[in-house]
Amino acid sequence: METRAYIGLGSNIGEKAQNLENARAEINQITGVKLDSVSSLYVTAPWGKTDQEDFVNQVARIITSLPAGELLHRLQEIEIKMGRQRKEKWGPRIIDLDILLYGEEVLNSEELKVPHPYMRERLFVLIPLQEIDAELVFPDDGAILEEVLSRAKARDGNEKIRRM
Ligand code: A4P
Ligand code: MG
Repeated sequence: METRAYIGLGSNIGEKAQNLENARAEINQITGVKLDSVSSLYVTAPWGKTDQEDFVNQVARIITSLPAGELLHRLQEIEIKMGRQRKEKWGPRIIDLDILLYGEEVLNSEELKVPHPYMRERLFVLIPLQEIDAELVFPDDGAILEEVLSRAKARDGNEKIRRM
């Protein structure tokens, strides 16, 4: 079965845009994964832990035959291959690959939560996501992306994110 899934890409160390390009190429080479659509790149102020460099963020839509757990493992292998070290929560990273949505599935294990638990609060996820799928509806509570995005903008304003 083919599932449509969304991946959030982020980098705030080194050649950030190049890191995302390398990660996209790696993602497209996973057996059972096809890159379907990608958003623009965005320069975004750090969220959560604010005393670190700006991020470059992007969202990609993929079509995959892999179950969600396997997809997560393949993405984690890419993070490791690209030299990511896990240190502090929300700290700086060469590459971070999060599964934002996986079809209509709602998963709540420690290892994998989808929809991604913070995505509704993150303009650096919502804005690129809207760029590639303006009509998106959240599978868990039926929330409409456009409304979630307006609430997030009302809270955070627009100044923390700009298109590259
Ligand atoms: N995990 C659970 N659900 C998922 C999911 N949907 N996708 C587990 C990916 N992983 C998921 O992640 C920790 C554990 O989460 C994994 O072992 C996995 O089994 P991690 O990537 O090792 O650690 P982390 O990234 O430091 O923590 P966390 O909570 O995943 O942070 P986020 O949510 O990735 O946030 N600011 C800007 N502007 N842009 C960013 O991209 N990113 C972060 C990191 C903070 N601030 C940012 C950005
Ligand atoms: Mg992560």
